[in-house]
This record gives sequence, C-alpha cells and structure tokens, in this order.
Amino acid sequence: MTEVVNIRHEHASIREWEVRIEQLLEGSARDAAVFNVNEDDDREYDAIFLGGGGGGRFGAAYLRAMGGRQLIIEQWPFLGGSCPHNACVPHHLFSECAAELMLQRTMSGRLWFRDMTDVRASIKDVVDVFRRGRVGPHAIMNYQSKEQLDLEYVLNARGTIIDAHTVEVAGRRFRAKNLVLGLGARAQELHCPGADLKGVFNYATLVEDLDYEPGDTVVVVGGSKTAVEYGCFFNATGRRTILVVRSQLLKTITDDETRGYVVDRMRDQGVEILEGALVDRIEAGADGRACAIHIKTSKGIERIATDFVFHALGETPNSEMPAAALGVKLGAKNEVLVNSQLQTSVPNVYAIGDLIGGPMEMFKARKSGVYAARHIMGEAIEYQPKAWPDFLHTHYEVSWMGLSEQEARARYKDIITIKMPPDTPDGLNVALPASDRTMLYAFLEPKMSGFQKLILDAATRRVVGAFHVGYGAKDAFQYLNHLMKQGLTIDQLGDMDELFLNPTHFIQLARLRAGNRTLRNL
Ligand code: NAP
Ligand code: COM
Repeated sequence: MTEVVNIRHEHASIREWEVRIEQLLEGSARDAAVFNVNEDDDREYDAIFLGGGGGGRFGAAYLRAMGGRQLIIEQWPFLGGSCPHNACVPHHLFSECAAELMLQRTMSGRLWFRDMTDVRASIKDVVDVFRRGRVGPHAIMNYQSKEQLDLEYVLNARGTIIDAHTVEVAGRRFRAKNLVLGLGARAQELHCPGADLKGVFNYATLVEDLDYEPGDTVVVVGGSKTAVEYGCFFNATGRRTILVVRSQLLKTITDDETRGYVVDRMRDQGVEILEGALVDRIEAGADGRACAIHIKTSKGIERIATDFVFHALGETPNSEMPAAALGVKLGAKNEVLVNSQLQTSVPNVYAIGDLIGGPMEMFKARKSGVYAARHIMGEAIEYQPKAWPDFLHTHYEVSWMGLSEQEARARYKDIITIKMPPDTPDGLNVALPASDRTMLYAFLEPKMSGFQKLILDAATRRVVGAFHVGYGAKDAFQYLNHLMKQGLTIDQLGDMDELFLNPTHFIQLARLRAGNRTLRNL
C-alpha cells in the first residue's frame, strides 16, 4: 500500500519544497504519494487533469480561476512536466552555452578573451549543473500552484483511468464531471543493433544517466530542432560533431535563404552534416559502452569511432492508457484525436498538449489546457493551433512567422523583401545587422552578426512573413505574429517606435521604404 501524505494544511516555502522533492525523487520518501486535496470541499470536481505538465497546470489554473473545482494527478513529484525536468529548460541552458562558447571561440585571444585553442568544455559539468539546479524550477511550480493558484493536486503517484469520470491514484478513487488528458509524449526509440548500449542517449536519458565525459567525437542522429539544438551545443564544447540526417537538415525552416544562412554558419563552426544518411548499427567496446557507429550513405557504410551517440527522432504521444481504458480514437502517429473544442471521441474526455500531436510546443500545451478548461466551464471556444510563430536554436536563435519567400511568391503576384545584411555581393561581410549580443561579431566577424528578412505583399502593403537569425528576437516575434494576423502593413510597422539598436531592425527598415507608393526591395 502506497504511503499517502496530505499536505493541504501545510504551507511549505519554495526552499522546503526543494528538499521535499529531492527526497521524493531520490531519497527516503521515494514511494510516498503527496496529496494536496481539499477534504473540506464536498463539491464534485469539474475536471481531473491527468498529467500536470504545462497543459494540465495551466488548464487547471484557468478552470480554478473561473470558479471551477479541479484536481491534477501527476506521477512525478512536481508539476510542470518534462519542460523543467528534461526538455525545454535543459535545452535552453545548453543553447545558451553554445552561444557563449561560439562567442568565446570566435574572439579567442582577442580583447579580453582567453585563447580557446585546444579548450574542450565539459559536457558532463553542464549536465551536472542542470541536474543539481532543476529542483529549483520544480519547487516553484509546486509552490505557485498550491499557495498562489490554490490548485488541488496529487503528486508522485501514477493515476489509472477507471472510466470517463474516474481515476484511481494511490489506492483512492476520484470522480469528476470531465477528464482532461495531458499525458505528454516520449522520445521515439532508435531501432538498430546496439541502440540500447551505454553511451547512446536521447534528451531525457542524457540528463539522468550521463556519468562520464564524452570523448573527441559526438554523433547526433536526426535533423530537426532537438538534434540541431543539442548538436550545436556538443560542437561548441569543442568536439567533432557529426549530424546523421535521414533526409534534409532543418526542413522546418521554410525560407530557403534563411535556412542557407543557418546551415552555412553551422558548417563554419565545424558541424559535419551527413544528409541522406542512416544508422546501420552501433558497435560495443570492451567496456560494453558504444565505441563506434556505422553510417549508411550513398557511398556505402562508414565507421565512425565515438563513445557518445545522441538521437533525436521526434516524439510519440503517451496515448496507450487512454486508448486501452477508454477507447479514445488515435491518429496515425498515436496522437489522441480531438476536435476544436479539445474533445476526444469519448464524451466528457478532453485531451491537450503533446498527447494530441504536433506542434509539441509550450504555447500549444498551455493554450490547449486553457481552452479545454474554458469549454468545460461553459464557454464556446474553437482551438486549432495554426499560424503560430516558431523558433529553434543553433548556436543562434532562429525565429520565424508566416510565409517563406518562396511560399509568398507562389501565393502573391508582387513580393517585396527587406533584408539585413543588404543583398549585395559583399553584403555578408558588412557590419549589419548589429544589435544586442551581435555587436562584437558585427565589428570583428561581420558574417556572423545574423540575418533578417521581412516579406511583404506589395499590393496590400501587408507583412506576410518574417525570419530572423541572431539573438533576442523571440519576444518581438510573439507580438509581431499577432499583429501580422490582424493585417499589419509596412506603414503601421514603420510608424512604431523602436528601442534602438533593436534586434530585428524591422521598424526602422520599414520606415525607410514606407514612403514609396510603389514598394521596393531593400
Ligand atoms: P521532429 O521535429 O519530429 O523531427 C524528427 C527528426 O528525426 C527528423 O529529422 C526526422 O527525419 C528524423 N527521424 C525520425 N525517425 C527517424 C529514424 N528512424 N531514423 C533517422 N531519422 C529519423 O523531432 P524533434 O526535433 O525531436 O522535435 C519533437 C517535437 O518537439 C516537435 O514538435 C518540435 O517542434 C518540438 N521541439 C521544439 C523545440 C524548439 O526549440 N522550438 C525544440 C525541441 C523540440 P525526417 O525529416 O526525414 O522525417
Ligand atoms: C514551465 C512549466 S517550465 S509550466 O508550463 O509553467 O507548467
């Protein structure tokens, strides 16, 4: 029988939560279920959120704020899901290290920068920094959810779906009018001989299991956001890094010119890219750890010696339990199918977040949770993620929204672009763009100072797409995307007030061209 502790009437500080979570994760209290359940409230729950990641937590908070009663059931001893535990948060830490190391290596021996020749940064040290520090974000999630948002939750115990209104957890059954499934997704497995060897990692096992310092050569399998983000970090630490990509690298960046700039800068940093390549097998060394990988390309099979293979092949939704217990309908990628009210095929059962398929992004997890909550509380809502702003990290941040130049030219008769650096033969080597965190590049290595492009339909003067490679533009893209969907024109953009030197330069560049009755490229 699982030990149950009800903490409803305790008020732990964030620091006290850190200690408790550590005990629950690794210490004496590993098997205890933590109940933060209001036994004095005899109202029926409006919803049980199964899974307390971004979707469950934001949905529950919204439903509670609207006056409903909710319960989150989460198998980890903290709320927030994979984001603070092994996904977005470590990935942002590693991407920040990649950007910092690229700057240090580029400036090596100049100004106050130390000579970085032969300096290899420790991957394990950074992973350890994350592993030691992640309990901080975990604790904040639990504290905020209980003390500030007044949420009810059960942690550190796996919920089992009994029926569309009932979930059993730690020996107790909870009933609700609705069930909201936010069970997330897990890394797809690599299928090849040797895939289960020590020394073969994905984003989740990397932060749990890395207990040695990887050697000189790292092999990354996959060609999308996760593969590139981790691959650029490994490369920046000073290791030979080879990306094994089954089709084309970074198809997700739809604009050819932007993708070209991004991939060229990765190659400049020494990232080796094998496209049209597959893993044949991974070879074990005498110590049982991977010692080499065999890659199949059009030229045959190549053996690469390495003790560290990282794969990032996408995510599979955790849909098995709801499919077996409730018979919810699934799509081709095992995602739970929902309508635009986030309802599954089973009445009173909703699904949100990564469980419903791509895009597996934070905004969609949180928004879908909130929209499900609003529908449960009686609001008429429509939610399908579409036309969202997007981003990824290489050694840079890459942000984009709307149509690529090719897509825009196929849709509209007259497309205008406004670009930085300027589209001249020597453009790449001029000190533009230049702004926060790219000033040193602009003056000392101009081609590394970034790329930005605004795409306009000349007939309506509307912005139809934008792409940015550099740093600090994500915030602007969140708001710009909203304005673009409302019909933002070059004239409105040029009439805004810029905080010079702003990372996108779009306002000032739009102002230089807005006076033209017939728009022209810049
Ligand atoms: P993904 O976008 O689903 O891409 C999977 C990659 O793995 C593709 O390059 C795919 O190749 C390749 N692949 C799949 N199966 C393979 C196999 N058996 N052998 C070789 N290659 C294989 O995966 P992801 O990058 O891990 O991202 C997962 C989700 O998390 C996405 O929804 C993504 O948006 C999100 N995410 C977002 C960020 C961010 O910074 N915004 C960061 C990480 C993840 P093909 O292209 O040939 O299919
Ligand atoms: C963020 C987790 S790390 S949540 O979306 O705030 O729950």
